[in-house]
Amino acid sequence: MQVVYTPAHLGHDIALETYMGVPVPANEVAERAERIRTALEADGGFAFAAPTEHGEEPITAVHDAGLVRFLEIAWSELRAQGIPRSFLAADTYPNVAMFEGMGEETLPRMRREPSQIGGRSGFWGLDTAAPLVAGTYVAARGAVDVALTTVDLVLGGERLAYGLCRPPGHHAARSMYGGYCFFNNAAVAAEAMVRATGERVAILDVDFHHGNGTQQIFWRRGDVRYVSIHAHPDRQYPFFLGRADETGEGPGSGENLNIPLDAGTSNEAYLRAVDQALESIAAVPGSVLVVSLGFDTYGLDPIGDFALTTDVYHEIGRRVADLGRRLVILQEGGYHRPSLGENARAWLRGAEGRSFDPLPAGGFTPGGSVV
Ligand code: Q9C
Ligand code: ZN
Repeated sequence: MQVVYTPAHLGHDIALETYMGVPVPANEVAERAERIRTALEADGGFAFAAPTEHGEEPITAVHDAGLVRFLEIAWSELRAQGIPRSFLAADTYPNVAMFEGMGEETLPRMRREPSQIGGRSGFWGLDTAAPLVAGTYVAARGAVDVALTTVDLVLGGERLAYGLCRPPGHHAARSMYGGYCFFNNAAVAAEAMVRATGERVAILDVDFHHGNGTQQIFWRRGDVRYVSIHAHPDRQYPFFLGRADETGEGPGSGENLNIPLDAGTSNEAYLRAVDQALESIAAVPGSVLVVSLGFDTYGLDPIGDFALTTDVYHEIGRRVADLGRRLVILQEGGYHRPSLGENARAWLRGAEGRSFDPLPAGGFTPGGSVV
């Protein structure tokens, strides 16, 4: 299997994120992608390719150009405005209640981008868990190029390919970044495939969290079906979207399927949800599927609350591939660093129809040596 990877993500290394007002050790760190790369290299059955540059046009096909401009200048603005921070987090977010009672006609006029960076970051951001540092923009552009190069491989005839995207993407909406995500890699990929093939495209999101950004981007679209299995938003991020009664509107009516699950979800309960999701995808035509692949469903994940094991990832990969569609598989979350490489190897080997044998005890350290 071809794997698309770029070291551009290394510039987006994060020490701290904010959690409910205090700095805590960051979860979405560079080590994650290096763990996966190292395990796939050690496997021997994966061929690595560098992404090619695809420019800004495929990004503005799904994102507001203002978001791109903000992310491009945010770090230099923080410095220019003389605010000494190791990462940018917003000061004020425009809570919808701030505008309560104000009319539909006046509201668009009030959606104005401030100039101070703490307000500007609140205007484009969702939450304080997407720390922005000096290398973030270049890394986020790199992740989009990884996704689009994975698309190129599949449109060029590969049955499946894996894009090792970092930072992840599925929380990023048309005009918003958040949840460790800056550009929505999967949405950019799906849109590029719709445009290239004229076919319907489906997205299966198996990250632990609901992909609010992907749902928002395709909410009214009849040509992109979004199906997500995730933690119920009553108890988990992103809290305000991801419930089962969110099914799309207009031409997209019935094209959005959310499957929210309980804390402690087992392998068996998760596989039932996978079968339900695959049934929904099989019900509509199309030859390509984008997979938003997260491993924060793993039992030991520090921010998840499901109970999945490495073996079940192999089985999920197998069932997804059994759909018979070509697969553009893109990395999203997953924060238990020691298991990430094995979980990715298990999933991808399952999707290829290869058996899964664990690597020698101890696994692999970033840097490549067997321990
Ligand atoms: N106590 C992805 O998995 N909130 N994003 C974390 C931790 C943000 C997850 C709170 C979670 C974002 C791509
Ligand atoms: Zn997640």
